[in-house]
Amino acid sequence: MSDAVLRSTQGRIGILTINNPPVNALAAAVRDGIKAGIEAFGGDANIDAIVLIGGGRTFIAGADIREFGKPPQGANLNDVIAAMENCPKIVVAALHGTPLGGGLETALGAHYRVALPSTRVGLPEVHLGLLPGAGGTQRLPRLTGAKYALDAILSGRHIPAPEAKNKGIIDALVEGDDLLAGAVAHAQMLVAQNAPRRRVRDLTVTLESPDLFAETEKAIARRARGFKAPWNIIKCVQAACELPFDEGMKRERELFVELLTSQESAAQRYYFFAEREAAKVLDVPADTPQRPIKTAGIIGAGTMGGGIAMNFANAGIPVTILEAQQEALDRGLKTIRTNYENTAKRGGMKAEDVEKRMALITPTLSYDGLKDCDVIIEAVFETMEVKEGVFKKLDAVAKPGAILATNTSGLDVNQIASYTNRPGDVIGMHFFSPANVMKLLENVRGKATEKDVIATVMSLSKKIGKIPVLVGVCEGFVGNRMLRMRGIQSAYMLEEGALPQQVDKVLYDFGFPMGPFAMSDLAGNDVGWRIRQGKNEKEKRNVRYSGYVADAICELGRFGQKTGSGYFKYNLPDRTPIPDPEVEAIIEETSKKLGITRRAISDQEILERTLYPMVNEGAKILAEGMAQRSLDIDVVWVNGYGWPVYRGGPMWWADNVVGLKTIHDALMKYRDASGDPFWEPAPLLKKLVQEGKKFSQL
Ligand code: 3H9
Repeated sequence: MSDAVLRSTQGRIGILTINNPPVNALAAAVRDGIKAGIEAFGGDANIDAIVLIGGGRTFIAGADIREFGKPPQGANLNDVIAAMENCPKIVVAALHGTPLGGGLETALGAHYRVALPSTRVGLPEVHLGLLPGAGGTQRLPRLTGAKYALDAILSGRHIPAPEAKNKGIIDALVEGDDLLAGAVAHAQMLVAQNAPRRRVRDLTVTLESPDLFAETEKAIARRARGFKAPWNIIKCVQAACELPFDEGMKRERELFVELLTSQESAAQRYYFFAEREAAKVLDVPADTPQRPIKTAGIIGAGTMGGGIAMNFANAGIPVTILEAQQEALDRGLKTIRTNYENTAKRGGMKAEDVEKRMALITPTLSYDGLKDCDVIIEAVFETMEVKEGVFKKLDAVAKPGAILATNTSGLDVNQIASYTNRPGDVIGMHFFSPANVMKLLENVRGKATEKDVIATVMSLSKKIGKIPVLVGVCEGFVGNRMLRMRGIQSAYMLEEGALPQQVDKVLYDFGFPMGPFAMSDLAGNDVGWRIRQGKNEKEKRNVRYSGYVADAICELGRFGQKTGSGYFKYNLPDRTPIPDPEVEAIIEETSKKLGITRRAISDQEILERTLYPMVNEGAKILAEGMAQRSLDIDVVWVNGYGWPVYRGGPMWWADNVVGLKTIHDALMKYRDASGDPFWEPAPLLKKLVQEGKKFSQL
């Protein structure tokens, strides 16, 4: 008997305790252990019923994702579940923590389910590019009806236990902390009542509307674009409604295997672990002592500062916001309140929570108001002079040990740190706009940043609901530095023969939520224009200037959505980009002025010229140590820039889909054709190609 599933008894109740920390994933030993335990207790004349429970923090949180793609070992999960379902003794699943995926599917094989009220159940396989492949698509609809089950499986959401009880997924909630005692008592009660062994497979499915499947396909068309799993999930639930149980199971198996072997699921499973790895810092051990963070301070109550403050209030951390003028402070707080009220109106939070969150936010006009804060983040105007003033003042008022963070998106964090007498306490926290919504947080490590500051900020990031990635000090950090490469080539292609709508369509079809020109219109074209004017880039750069079209557009006041026109025009409030003949004329005029004969540019060329330079820049970032691993770059791009998760991230895509040699050779081809040093393959890329290696093997 393995240790993965422990057997014990309480009177005539047999107890199987799963013991596979941290989340009791269904590894081969767990599957074997459950099956053997069920068979042993099932044939034991001294046992009347069996309780299956998870040891530690949770019931089974799903299949062991690391086993996918490897040769199968141990009992098949469907056989384990069938053994439970067909066991001659009543089987009760006792749930706590997060019984997810294969974990919930195992529980659905039990005859009854009890749970602590704090439990959250769900079938989140869709997030891994999969579907519940152990009967979840056949059993859940039998308990809840097809409509609810379809929504639960397509969203993959975590369902709170009280809701699961209302829907019949859970039979009873156990009050108090002692789940095992509650489950044993429940099993004893069922035995005493001579209750039937209730098999979910024997129930019939309620199909609420014959149009459910066609309507659902229509409703998810946009958000499920490029993904395979949602479409297979719909087919499975349809099979549950139309076929006998065993045939439905066969259909589920076929559709599951199709996904398991797909590139989309491989990418999404990679990404699941990448996101968790990104939170780990190679030279900062997990047990590094952290600085306590009980209060936060924000400097600047503008869009960024306000958004950052909301993250802290949402996490229950009191936050003080500093502004120079009362009027700006009032405006900032009003915006925060309006944001919360709108969320409450849409049902995203309880109305009474608006006041609770606002009560956590204290406005101040004086730096003295920040003197007790454990972490202070500045979100003021992006010039070094302004940052210098702020950090000198902070150095004077902040208590010893306070973490001083800058939200700069591009300035030198080392220089900012040098304005203080405590550069070890200074770090960058680059939030993305809107800061209360966007998940990505690039934490920027300066050369003096202390390890405990890094450890604290990485863990604080998670506490405030962000996905942190640690990056180094370089222009644009990881995300914007790579984005710039895409932007330069997109601009060149306009001059050479493409139109904004063509470039955007190629990248939209690739899976981005929008193309580079629609994105620029959304962010505001004037931002880059001002920076270019400030830098006098035309004279300074010895490479080809990329701002001609952008400058001409800005000179007409076409700053993007906010002015109703940019690279596209907009019938506001509708934000759909509409191709504009006026812009086409500007582009053609620019080509003429530059003496470029316009030519047809293929979609393949657009894809190569926008995405390959990003990968090349990623290689430079890795070689310079500005990102720890290629997976960190992928996490930045999926979370901050809408890279489609079913393509893993730019570095995974380069490694596993396109191949580094193909990228290298294409860069050389464009270099030779244009003579532009822009295309020179990064030394690291060259080296990996020579060695036949991937970024992930560094
Ligand atoms: C499935 O079930 C398919 C079936 O339908 C069909 C089969 C035929 N496997 O997230 P955390 C690791 S598909 C392996 O930091 P939290 C994780 O990598 C599966 N490892 O903790 C991390 O490792 P490390 C369906 C797993 O408290 C550690 O556990 N289930 C798995 O923030 C802690 O994780 C899911 O999709 C796994 N299944 O969140 C659930 N899960 O310490 C996926 C976790 O080395 N899991 N690990 O970095 C989750 O959503 C969250 O982990 C959970 C805990 C909510 C459970």
